[in-house]
Amino acid sequence: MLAKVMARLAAALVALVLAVPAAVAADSAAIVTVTGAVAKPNRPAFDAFGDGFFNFHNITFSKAHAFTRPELEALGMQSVTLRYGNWPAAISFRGPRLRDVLAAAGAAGGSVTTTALDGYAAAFSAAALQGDEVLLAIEADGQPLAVGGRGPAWLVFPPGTVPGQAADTDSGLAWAVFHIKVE
Ligand SMILES: Nc1nc2c(c(=O)[nH]1)N[C@H]1C(S)=C(S)[C@@H](COP(=O)(O)O)O[C@H]1N2
Ligand SMILES: [Mo]
Repeated sequence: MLAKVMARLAAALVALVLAVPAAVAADSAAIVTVTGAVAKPNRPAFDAFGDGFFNFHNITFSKAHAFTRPELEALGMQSVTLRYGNWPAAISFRGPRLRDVLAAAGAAGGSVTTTALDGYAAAFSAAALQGDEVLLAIEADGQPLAVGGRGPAWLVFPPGTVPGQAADTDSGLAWAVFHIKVE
């Protein structure tokens, strides 16, 4: 009797251990896709039907690397606490460095444009986004950045640290980012 229970417990444990990585891989949708000059594509080229929301934004591509949340987390979560003048309080962000996201996609291009769900696009030279504190944040104050809030991702950097960005405004900090184009 006891042996039977123990055997069942062991089997359940093995099933759980096997199920967890599979669930992470299969149940996680892409949240940010890097397209354009991408040397390490991991998904098919643009398809007007399947890529309905890219199509809505007139975004097409032959090469793209799509990142799930766990894939972004695996690049190394960094922390930065920032405050801009129009924010009600400082925010503690976590996410991978943008340069690590671009490297993982094999991005090779001089310009980087982030596109948000609402169509807002912020363009930068790739060189301007290499800093340690330029994060593709996916978490704010301990909470995952959600769609409907500022998620799925928020490009953040400290005031005055990105060449070409005015220090007194967060206008380049694109939130609701789902697409990064490299040219
Ligand atoms: N997705 C998205 N991100 C955006 C914007 C936007 O309209 N959409 N506006 C930018 C500008 S111009 C500013 S000043 C800041 C703050 O805008 P908010 O107060 O409307 O959030 O977000 C920046 N990021
Ligand atoms: Mo703005």
